[in-house]
Amino acid sequence: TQLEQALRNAIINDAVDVHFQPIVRLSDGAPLGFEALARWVDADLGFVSPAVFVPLAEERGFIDALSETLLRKAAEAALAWPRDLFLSFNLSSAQLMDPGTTETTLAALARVGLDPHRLELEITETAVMTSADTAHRIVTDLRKAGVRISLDDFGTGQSSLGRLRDFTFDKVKIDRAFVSRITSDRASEHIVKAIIAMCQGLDLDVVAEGIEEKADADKLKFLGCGMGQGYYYGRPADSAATLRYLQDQY
Ligand code: G
Ligand code: G
Ligand code: MN
Ligand code: NA
Repeated sequence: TQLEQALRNAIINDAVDVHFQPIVRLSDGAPLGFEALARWVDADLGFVSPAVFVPLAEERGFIDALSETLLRKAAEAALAWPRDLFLSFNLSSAQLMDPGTTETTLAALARVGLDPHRLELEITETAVMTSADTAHRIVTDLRKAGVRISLDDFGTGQSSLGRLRDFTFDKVKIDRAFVSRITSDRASEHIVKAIIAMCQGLDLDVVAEGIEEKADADKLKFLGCGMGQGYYYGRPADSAATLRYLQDQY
């Protein structure tokens, strides 16, 4: 298809970009790291969402090439940040079914010179379920190398609690479907409260995604949530704007 060909060309020509969104400490709003988010604007097709082109690359078998480019760009940008800030990078479900992912990920970091301890990989419950044994191996091996693992979009997949028991994660990201409604919907508030308490018990870090309003941030702080992410704290921005944002912080 035209879209597939355009995407293949964009990868070859290094035209797929990465933006960064801050993940902050809720107590004072200080940035702790950034999530890398793929961005692509094609000359003919215009803006294409990663929600479209990542699944396309998975389906057509070139997610490795795409992800390798994105991780390299993201890691290069992270080298310019203060050393205590982490880079959070999304792994797609196809990558969690591919035993080669551990090697390609660590090789990309080594090439750029980013310490694996600065990398977090976001994976989803659904991805972990579809190929549990391979995913388990990848997660175990990457954690041994110092990479941390976040469970993304928590609460929206299936069998979430079982995953937390069987897998070793470092962090849970509460899906914005719950976060966006915590001040208006009692059920969402109770669910978020329970996830935070559970994470404390399991010694997991917890991030609330999709914080858009001060009232959301205040409620999450009150509930004891450690970290947050969302438009209220910062929209995804390119690497130059991210450096300017960091300069304004210190
Ligand atoms: O930032 P945005 O809302 O447009 O992202 C849409 C979806 O694309 C999200 O689910 C996000 O996790 C995913 N996504 C964004 N960047 C990447 C990436 O670099 N790799 C993978 N696998 N998914 C990404
Ligand atoms: O699936 P994942 O959680 O990786 O997707 C993250 C997506 O959420 C990104 O596409 C990002 O652009 C989007 N996002 C980040 N912060 C907010 C927010 O505060 N509100 C909304 N609606 N979307 C957000
Ligand atoms: Mn994510
Ligand atoms: Na998410």
